[in-house]
Amino acid sequence: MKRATFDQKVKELFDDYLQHVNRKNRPLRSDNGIFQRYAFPVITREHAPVFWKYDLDYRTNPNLIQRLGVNTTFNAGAIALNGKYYLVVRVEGFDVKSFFAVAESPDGINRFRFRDHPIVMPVTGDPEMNVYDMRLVSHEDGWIYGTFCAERKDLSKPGDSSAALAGCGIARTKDLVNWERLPDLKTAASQQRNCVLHPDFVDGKYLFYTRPQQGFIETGESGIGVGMVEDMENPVITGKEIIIDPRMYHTCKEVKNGLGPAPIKTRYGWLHLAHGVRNTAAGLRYVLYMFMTALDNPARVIHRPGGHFLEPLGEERVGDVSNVVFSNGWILKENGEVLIYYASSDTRMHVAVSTLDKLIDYVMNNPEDAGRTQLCAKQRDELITRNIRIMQEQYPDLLK
Ligand code: M1P
Repeated sequence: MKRATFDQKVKELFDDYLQHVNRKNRPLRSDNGIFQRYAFPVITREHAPVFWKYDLDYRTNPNLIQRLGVNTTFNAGAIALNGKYYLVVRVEGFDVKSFFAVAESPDGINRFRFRDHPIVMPVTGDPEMNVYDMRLVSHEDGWIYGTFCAERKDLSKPGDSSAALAGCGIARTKDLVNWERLPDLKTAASQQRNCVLHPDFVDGKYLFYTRPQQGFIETGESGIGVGMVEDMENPVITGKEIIIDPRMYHTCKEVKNGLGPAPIKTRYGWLHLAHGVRNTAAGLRYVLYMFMTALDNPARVIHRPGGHFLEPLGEERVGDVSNVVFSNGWILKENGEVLIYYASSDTRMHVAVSTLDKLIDYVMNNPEDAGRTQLCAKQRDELITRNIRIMQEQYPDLLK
């Protein structure tokens, strides 16, 4: 390639990048009264800066070949800091290794831009093969903690190249720039994923939401668990974790579940967002669901609306791992709005906007799963009967 063509192509790459990051998003009409989806993803792999992928030196890359591809940008932790909105995104290279990178936006919906450099996360004495799905929590102790999955090869199965061990990595920061790595969480379970730190002390201790697993993929008789840690510099859950939200037959969490972001404190209880997984002929299907736990005991579930809260729709259904929505980040704004960040199909990040009031209403007033088909039909029939009476009295024209 001639030098002039090279320079022109470099300029085009930067122009395309700027077009992507500056594209204004627009809300879609809410069809459920709870949240508004947005027309475009908030982060895609096109948001990865050009200089993350190309060698821009004409002497070493005269054909302007992409040297280090970025495959996906998904499963981001979220936090607001000093008036800005931050996502700590799981960026996966073509090499199938994920790393974390901080993206900043002025309003939490538009113009997310990655910082120039990714986080080069410090390692423990046993460096992991992969890290992913960071949950960020601003803890009462003054630190911002990131808890994430740290995955290593399962050395007890040397002949099985996909045998892995998942654990909970922990790092803390004050500014999302400098990260101090702490030891990994120790629990009785051989594998852990989806571990989340509760934002407040409970009885003077750190409370972790966990998801003890039997295997890397198989959870066994598991669910969302809770365990206590005394010292974050020696994070050990002593004793068995208590399962507070088990997986359950014939629900959206039939195969497995896991907590999403750290819960939000409300007047009525702790608001939780989680993912539930069901097996289908088309493979696993991941949806989001919600529940609330008691203010005086975050391990006691007090409200559980039936069914899912948000499901993969339209283009969200297709990607690297299709039919998946996953959330590990949300932000409560001072005006009561809640920005719910979710990834679709392990590929890109979206936002859905709600308010704290709407989420509380949803969690406290949407009915629980009635339990079996006949009772579910009866539950719906009663709603229909009440509505027909209201329509006859107040909207007679709608019945014509
Ligand atoms: O591929 C879907 C998700 O699978 C795993 O989540 P879980 O352990 O809850 O099944 C994770 O690898 C997650 O990153 C991924 O989005």
